[in-house]
Amino acid sequence: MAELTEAAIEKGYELARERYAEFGVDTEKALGVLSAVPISVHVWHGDDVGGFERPDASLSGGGILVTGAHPGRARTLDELRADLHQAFSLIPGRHRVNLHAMYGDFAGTFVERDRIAPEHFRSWVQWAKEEGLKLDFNATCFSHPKADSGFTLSHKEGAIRAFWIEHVKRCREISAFMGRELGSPCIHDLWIPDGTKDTPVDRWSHRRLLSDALDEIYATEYGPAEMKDALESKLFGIGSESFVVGSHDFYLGYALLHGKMICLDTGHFHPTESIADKLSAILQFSQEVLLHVSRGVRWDSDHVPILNDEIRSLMAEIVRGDALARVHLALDFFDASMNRVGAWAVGARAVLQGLLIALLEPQEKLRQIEDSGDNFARLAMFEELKALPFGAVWDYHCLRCEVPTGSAWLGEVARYETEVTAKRD
Ligand code: RNT
Ligand code: ZN
Repeated sequence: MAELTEAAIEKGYELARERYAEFGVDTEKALGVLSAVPISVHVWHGDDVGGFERPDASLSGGGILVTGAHPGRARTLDELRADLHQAFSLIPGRHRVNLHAMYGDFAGTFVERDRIAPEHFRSWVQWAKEEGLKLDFNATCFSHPKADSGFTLSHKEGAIRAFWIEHVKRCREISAFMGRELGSPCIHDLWIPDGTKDTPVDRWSHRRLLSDALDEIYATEYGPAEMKDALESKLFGIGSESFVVGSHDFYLGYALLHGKMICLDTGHFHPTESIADKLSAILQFSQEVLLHVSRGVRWDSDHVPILNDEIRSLMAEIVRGDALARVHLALDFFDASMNRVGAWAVGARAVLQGLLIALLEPQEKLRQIEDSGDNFARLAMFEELKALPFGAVWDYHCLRCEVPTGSAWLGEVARYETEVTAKRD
């Protein structure tokens, strides 16, 4: 593969800068904004959503599924952290790590989900401090015997509900601990798998129970500097095709009524629905939104995101609405059919590239055209902009952020695979 020299990157950037300037776009300003946007990178892709509660832990139930047999899955906390470190070396910028409760540092003992505490996440906080990262968190309401029935927080049995309520309460406490320790609010996202494969008689009770459970969970208040709550809806899952208790309507209603944020997972909607379109609607009434960036492919909601139209329109909407401070970007995908570190980098880089393209959009010009009513010119301008050299700006950004430029990062993924992950059985 041909190497890009520093001089070639700088020359390419100079030309691109001039080209964008013709459209009234300041590339330096765009890069300044881009550099400050964090992406929350999910740990669960690194070990195929297994967690470290037991030595042989693996994903079960919950309507989500990891497929593929690529070697090199992280088997321990240290391996997972090393893999994340490697992935971050390929992603320009300073980012966040998104944890799940089942990734605690349980030091070889089994700790039940309703017993987890901040101490089990102290080593993650320590590691985050060393790496200059911030943390986000998720309750783990799947891969557990008490979730096997397909219901957790909306289970009709009080004892099972109480167990999960206690778990989520503890997860919020852990989130607040992380936020305080790291001086950055930790977002706690709650997703539960509750639902049924076939048509139920009684949707009503489950939704009532879930609403009551949430009230109990959120009765404890934390300051917004410590932690923030998000609720994640889903259209359907494997085994919950006919009924999902926590649907979009349910959580949107709950979130708006109780001042929580909604989490929009891009894989959790009808395929022709535009998540980009939802932002300017929801953000009229809600202060913040969490995005789980994923790529739905047919029935799977968790493929690795790529720089496609969906990502581009999503990022464009955020930038056009000046909503970067109100939309939290997180990744959510898992794919065991390919190199996992490389997949993390592909997903994160796609989001950042989409964002860069959005930041390089000549907003003023486009608005003028739209306001003039010239629909042809608007369409044609959108097409014109696709040919602008955003790649040269991206390469320069990578150079400045000291991550591999051009396609050199592919070689880094291969090297790490040979030296590290391929040696795992
Ligand atoms: C599942 C949700 C949820 C999970 C993680 C593991 O459909 O998207 O976000 O992917 O909690
Ligand atoms: Zn998600």
